[in-house]
Amino acid sequence: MTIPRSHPRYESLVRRGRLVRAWKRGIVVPEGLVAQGRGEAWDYLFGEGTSAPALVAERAAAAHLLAASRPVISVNGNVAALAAKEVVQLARAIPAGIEVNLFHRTEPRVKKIVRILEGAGARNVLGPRPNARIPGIESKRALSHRDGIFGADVVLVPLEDGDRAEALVRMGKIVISVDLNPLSRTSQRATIPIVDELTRAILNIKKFVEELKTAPAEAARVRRAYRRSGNLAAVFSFLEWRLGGLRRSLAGGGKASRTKKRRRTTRRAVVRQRQ
Ligand code: PTJ
Repeated sequence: MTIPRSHPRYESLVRRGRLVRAWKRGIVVPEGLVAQGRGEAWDYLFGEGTSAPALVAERAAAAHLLAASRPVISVNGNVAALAAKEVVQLARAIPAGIEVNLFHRTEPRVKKIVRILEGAGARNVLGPRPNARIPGIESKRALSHRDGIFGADVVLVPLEDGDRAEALVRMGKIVISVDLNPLSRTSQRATIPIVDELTRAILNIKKFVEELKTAPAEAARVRRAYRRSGNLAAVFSFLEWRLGGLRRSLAGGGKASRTKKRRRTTRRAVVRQRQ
């Protein structure tokens, strides 16, 4: 189906189409489609744009990825479907490793996702033949690589499940999550929770990586200045402000239409008097 560019929700519909096609190819699991729907609901509340607190977290994420000695980006089915090219470009800009790590893990799916990333220009993607287990996780998410997520000091985990974010933090890693739900366990557990849509977040982090690469003093200042609880509190304040604005516009609309109605009645009364 061709989506007209003029459609007010064009970007969102394109993302949906990509996920459905990837599901048909066995890259995205049905649960991934449900996850996208949950994310979209939050994105509506945020106004389908990056909030100022999300930008702050994205800049902090870039500063930490640049300072890492072994940064790794974790990729699952949804991430491969929505942002394979952007992830590969970000990994190159840092530079960082990429590991395919799946919740609903099957070896054929891991291989398919590796091929997608290679098609987007990635080299040495980890995923098949894992050689380590993340302690404290029962699911197949635990399967990892010593040269990848297991041995990393900073891990970017977009669209995560809370268990692994928590386990990676317990291992002493800096965990950067991307999740539109600020209440999810992932957002609550990550060292740097980014509450933004995946494709927007990856593009923003890459932009900040490029900016901060040549400004190490500023990158160090950004790392020192970032406060996770203050940032999450700002996300909630932003939501409060958005919802308040929507409420006020309804109330204002009501008042405006009442005033219009009153003016119309007065005008009619004046006309009647003149007649
Ligand atoms: O490919 P697999 O097997 O590793 O499975 C991937 C999914 C996404 C199915 C798996 O990780 C999963 O079940 O995740 P959850 O627990 O549903 O969490 C996904 C979170 O991502 C939810 O909190 C959503 O709100 C959020 N989310 C979904 N789509 C986006 C998003 N956040 C940012 N951008 C999105 N496009």
